[in-house]
This record gives sequence, C-alpha cells and structure tokens, in this order.
Amino acid sequence: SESASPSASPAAADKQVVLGFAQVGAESGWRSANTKSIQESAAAAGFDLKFSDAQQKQENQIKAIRSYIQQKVDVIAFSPVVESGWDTVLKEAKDAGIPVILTDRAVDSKDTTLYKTFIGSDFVEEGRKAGQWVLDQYKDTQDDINIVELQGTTGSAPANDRKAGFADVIKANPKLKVIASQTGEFTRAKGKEVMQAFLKANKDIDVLYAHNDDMALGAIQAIEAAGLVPGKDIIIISVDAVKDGMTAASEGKINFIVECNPLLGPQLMEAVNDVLAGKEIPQRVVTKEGTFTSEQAKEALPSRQY
Ligand code: GYE
Repeated sequence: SESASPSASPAAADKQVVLGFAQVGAESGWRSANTKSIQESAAAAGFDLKFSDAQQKQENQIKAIRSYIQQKVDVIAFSPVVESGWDTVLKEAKDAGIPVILTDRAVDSKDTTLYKTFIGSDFVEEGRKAGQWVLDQYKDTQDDINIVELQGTTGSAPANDRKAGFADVIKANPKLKVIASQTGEFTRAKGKEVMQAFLKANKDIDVLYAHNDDMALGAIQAIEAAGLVPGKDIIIISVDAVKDGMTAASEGKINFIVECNPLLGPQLMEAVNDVLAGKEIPQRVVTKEGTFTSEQAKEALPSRQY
C-alpha cells in the first residue's frame, strides 16, 4: 500500500483491523446514539467491525467476548452491562494476546492490566451535578422535600455512581429525603411502571430523579395519567440529554438534565489505532459534558447531534 515503508509495521500497513464490539443492548436513546457513533466511526476508520447486542445480559456479553477471542480479532471493546464479574473473561483475552478497551461503563476488576483504557463519563460527577441543582433549588425550604429515584440497571456503573454522587451532595440538607428508590432498568416502559407504583404508594412526591432520560419520559406518562403536571407538580431531573429528553426539557416537563455524551466512537477508534501501534495510552479518558435547564435546552435543541 501507499503508506508502506520499510519501517512501517506490516500489520498496520496491510491488514484490515478487526474490532469486536460487545454492546449492552438497545435499551435507550443514549444507547442508540452510542451504537450509531461506534458503527460510523469504525467504518470511517476502515475497520472491520464485529458488533453484538447483549440485550442487557452479562452472560450474552461474555459469550460475545469469547467468540471474538476465538475469531482472533485484533482488539475487543465493550461497554460492560454491570461492574462485577469480568476477571475470568478478561484474563482469557489477555492470555490470547488480544487487547481490551472499555467504553462507556467501568468494571470493578482490581487488576487494571486486564484492559488498556476506559473511555467514558464520570458518572459520580453526573450524580453530583443533579444533586447540586436540587440542593440549590431547595436551599430555603422549611418543608421536607420528598424525592423518588428511578435507578438504572442494577449493578451497572452508571446506576451505582449516579445514585452515590446524588446522595453525597443532597445529604448537606436533611430536608431533602429520598423516600423511594428502585430500578427502572434504563427503559421507558419500566420507568413508567415504577413511577406508577411510586405514585400509588406516596401521595406527596415533590421531585423525581431519573438516572436517564428514557425513564424520565416513561415516568412523565405515568405522572400525566395520574392527573399531575410534570415539571410543576413534580420537579424532574434526569441524565443523558438525548433529543427526546431535551425536547421534554424545552417543553418544561423536565426541569434539569445532566449531559452524558454517547458519541464515543471517534475516541474509541483512535485508541484502537494507538494500542495496535504500541503507543502508551492513558488508563482513563473522561468525556466532557455539561448541564441544561429548560431554557438552555430550548436554545440547544436545534443543534443537538443526538
Ligand atoms: O445513561 C443510559 C443507558 O451507560 C451512560 O446507559 C450509559 C447509560 C445511559 O442506557 O441511558
């Protein structure tokens, strides 16, 4: 090929890079945008992408990773459904000499040599931003503020960390009380179902904190069906800032959104190239993101990419 020179490595010059990617599922708008970003950037990088969808099940992801090991792909990348239980399969990849890159979600493996890098958001910080908004909003309250929480997938890094970051900030004001907290599995359907149950069990809900937009959107349906006004009768905070979430925010139905950027494809492909070229890469690459009030959502919406 054109770029081949006596010093260039034959692998880099001649052979198409094969990347095996084990995706979580298709549970949310965030996930769809993330999948699209990975597929488009792999194509742009000229990689042969092997893509699998685990339907939110760890066992399916482990199977996919094992099949990538068997196929001897050049690099394996994945977004781990849950944080724990990865050491065995990661060790298998390491023994086979296949580098692994984590994107989006973290693992809790103590041995950090099991993967090359982790590219994704700081979910604790996202939870803290959500908590800070609530803290500021209710700083002068004399009354108790009853908060319900829709958690993401049980055991996933974003659910664990968004819960922890939020709790850590709001504890500064004892009037802020999380009266119910349950998983809505990051989906609209489950968000709606659990919000319905919350509304049945608690007559005085002031605030909903949803770990993603999709669950907030499902909950909005439940709130409206109960004859309440989302964004007024119940103040709503969510995470992601995908199009549908931003639309609801611009309509005043979601009061505050913490951004979580799903467009990780370009950074991942860059990391794949670096790893294959034998370059040192940082163990952790944190995505930059902001927050939106309803007003800011209205302004930002026309130029959003996802
Ligand atoms: O917030 C949620 C998705 O891991 C950051 O997964 C991701 C989360 C995202 O289902 O919408």
